[in-house]
Formats: sequence, C-alpha cells, structure tokens
Amino acid sequence: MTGLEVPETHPRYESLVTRHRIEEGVDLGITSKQGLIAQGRGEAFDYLLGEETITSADAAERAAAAYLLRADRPVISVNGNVAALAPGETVELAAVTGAEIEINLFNRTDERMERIAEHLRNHGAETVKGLSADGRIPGLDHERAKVDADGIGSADVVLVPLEDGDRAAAISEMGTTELVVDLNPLSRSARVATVPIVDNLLRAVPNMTAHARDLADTDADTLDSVIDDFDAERALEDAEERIRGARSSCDRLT
Ligand code: PTJ
Repeated sequence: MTGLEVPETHPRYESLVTRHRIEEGVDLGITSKQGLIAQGRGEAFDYLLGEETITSADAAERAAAAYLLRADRPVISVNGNVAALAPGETVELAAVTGAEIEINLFNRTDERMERIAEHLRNHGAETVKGLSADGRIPGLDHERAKVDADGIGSADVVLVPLEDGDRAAAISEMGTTELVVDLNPLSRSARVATVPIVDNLLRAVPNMTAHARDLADTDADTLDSVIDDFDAERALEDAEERIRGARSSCDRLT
C-alpha cells in the first residue's frame, strides 16, 4: 500500500514511493522539513549506487544483524525520516533481534516525539523509548543530547539510521557499537560507524531482518565470525568505487 498512482514497473518506482512517504510524514507532523532535504541528498547517492543493495552493503547488513543478535542491550534509534519511511519494517527488525526502539530527534519537540510514538504504536510497537529523556549523550548541546538512560544511554549496540554526523561521533565516543545506515559513504556518520551500511533505509531494514531471521538459531561462534569477517573500511571504499563508476549502474534509471 503506497497511495501512489505510479506503476511498479516505472524505473524510478522505489524512489517515487520514498518521496511520497516522506511527504506524507511531513503532512502527519512526524518528519521535519529538513527531513525532505536529507532525503534529497540521500536520493542523489542512491541514484549513483544504481538504487540497489550492493554486495558490500548486503555484507554490512548481515554483520549488523549479527551484532544486534549478539548484543545484551540493543537499541534501534528512530528519527522523523525513519518513522515515515519504514515504521512497520523497523518494528519487525526490533522484534526479530530483541532490540528496543527509541525515538531520538535532531529537531526535537514534544509534539513530534508524541506523534512518532503514536505512529510506531500504530505499526505494532509495544514499547517506545525516548520520551523520558533522563539520560544525556556527553559532548552535545541540550536537545540533541537527550536519550533514555535505560535505552540509548546504556545500550551496547545502537542502530542509527540517517544520523547527523556530530551525534554519530558522540555516540561512538561513548564506546557504543554503532551501526549506521547512510547512503553517503563519505559522511562522518558512516566513517565513525563500527558497521557503515551504505544502502537505502527502505532496502536496508528488511534485509537486516531477513539476515537476522537466517542467523537467529546459529551459535555465538558463527555470529562472531560474521562480525569478524566484515571489513568496514573495505565496505566504504567499495561504495565509493561504485559511485565513481556510476555511469553503468545509472544506465537503466532515467
Ligand atoms: O527527524 P530529525 O529531527 O531527527 O531529523 C532527521 C534528519 C535526517 C533531518 C537529520 O538527522 C539530518 O539533518 O540529517 P543529515 O545531516 O542531513 O544526514 C542525513 C544523511 O542520511 C545524509 O548523509 C543522507 O545521504 C542520508 N540519507 C538520506 N535519506 C536516506 C539516507 N540514507 C539511507 N536511506 C535514506 N532513505
């Protein structure tokens, strides 16, 4: 269900669905207007990547799934773009990996926090963290630093899709293992991440869930070897190479 009158055969179908969801998110008061700009930036990178999950991103998604399954206190951070683009998919990933969901906003207002929490509950979330905001990420100004002490504040692994570079760096400084979804392999968020996932959130979240399902019954040693085999530096280089040689991957897009 997209509410969008575009045939699925359209070469830019996924991109048009994404734009539509973000637009709806703004109308619903869950996505910020800056979220539209962030989406545009992401879309440009996605175009250059060929609007598909490249092999190294798939490996990153598998490693991220392994990290979430191995964690004692995993948390998935949700902002206004994530809530608009993949609410049900995020709830599903949390359920499969045993992660908490926490709303963590760059442009934080009580009204947006409440609306996003309601939106996530409507998509099946039982518990949504972020509203008590009794913890702080050190080194950030007040609003952006607010987290739940028993959520991101004490998590060992955090998945932060579409994070702003400053906060991604501050979370990583806390010693938290950070899994970042960002289509820009040059962004600070991607570069400070333990696992940079250079892929569209719309593809990355369901693919992480599929990997988590596949890995759910494997032993700790197998999960550790998935984690150890992943090379973050190589994944970033691979995405950059793909972007630099974009002409062939873009040929089929209009
Ligand atoms: O809802 P809020 O208030 O927390 O604000 C959220 C945004 C995203 C507006 C805020 O965090 C922000 O301004 O982020 P930036 O600094 O623009 O960074 C967003 C990054 O996400 C950019 O590097 C984009 O390339 C990337 N991006 C955008 N859309 C997607 C994406 N990455 C993956 N999938 C996308 N759909």
